[in-house]
Amino acid sequence: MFGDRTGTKRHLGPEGLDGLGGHTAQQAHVYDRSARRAVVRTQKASNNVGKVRVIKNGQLLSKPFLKLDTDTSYFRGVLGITLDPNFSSNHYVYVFYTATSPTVHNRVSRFTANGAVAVASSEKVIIELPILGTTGGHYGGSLRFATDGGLYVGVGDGVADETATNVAQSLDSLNGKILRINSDGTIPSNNPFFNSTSGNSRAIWALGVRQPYSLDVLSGTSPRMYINDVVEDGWEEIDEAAAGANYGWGFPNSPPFYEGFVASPDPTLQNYQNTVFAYAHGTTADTSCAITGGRSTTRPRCASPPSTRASTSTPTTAADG
Ligand SMILES: [Ca+2]
Repeated sequence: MFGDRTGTKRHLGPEGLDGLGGHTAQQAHVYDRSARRAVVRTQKASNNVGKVRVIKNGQLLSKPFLKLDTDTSYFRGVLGITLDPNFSSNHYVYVFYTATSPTVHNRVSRFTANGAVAVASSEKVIIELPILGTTGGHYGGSLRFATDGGLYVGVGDGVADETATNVAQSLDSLNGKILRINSDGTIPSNNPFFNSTSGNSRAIWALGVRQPYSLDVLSGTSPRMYINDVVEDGWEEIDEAAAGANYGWGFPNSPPFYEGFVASPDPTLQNYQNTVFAYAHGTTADTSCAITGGRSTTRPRCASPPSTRASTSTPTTAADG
């Protein structure tokens, strides 16, 4: 079915595969070498079923690869997918989705493929994420293996009203973080906070993100990974991933939080890493796009300097998510 080299991109919005529309119709694509694709799709439906569908040779297969009980309220649902680097031999597929039992929360699970369908009851939970609140929030959902073998997970701050908390700065929460875990769900002992935290917090690899919808690895002799982070109403960021980095969201303890390029970061913010590129929102359809997807490439198509940005934000009517 799939190959072993994958990339991901996500779309939110009305361009659903079968004409599914609305804010909660969500898709992720996993490509293989022969351009066959797996598509994650979740649909606002009375039975809250999320599906992973396969496109083979340009045709959507009628039988879903996987069906999951999920919650499609707010930004929830089936939010991310990636393949194991050794998929060709182990057939593992990883999915980030909103689980409904015992309490609504996000989860990363591993499933085993048998051709174009998942083996029944093959789900292995890789990591359980925090219980969700009763209102909306930012959940991220990006999944990507890096060349070090680690599975990187982008988790949003989970906050409906970001003025209420700085959870992305707290090592006591998995929200607002980039996690690094092993493919079997264990936590690498060389994670940057492994020895200074306990439990699942040891999976925290970087902090201070708001809504990391996607991340991608630039391969090569010095692999680099980039995080695409939807920040507040005015700015979108592309951040270069680094172990232990703090990307600033949720700092300081009360608004205005850091977002975009910060010219003079507070020296008390340890390991702060400025964005490598940020773009401001306009108020038109062409200039108000949230950074919900993105691929990393070595092709020098559009070198641009970082935007200059102070630490305050100016609310606009631009896209947010
Ligand atoms: Ca930032």
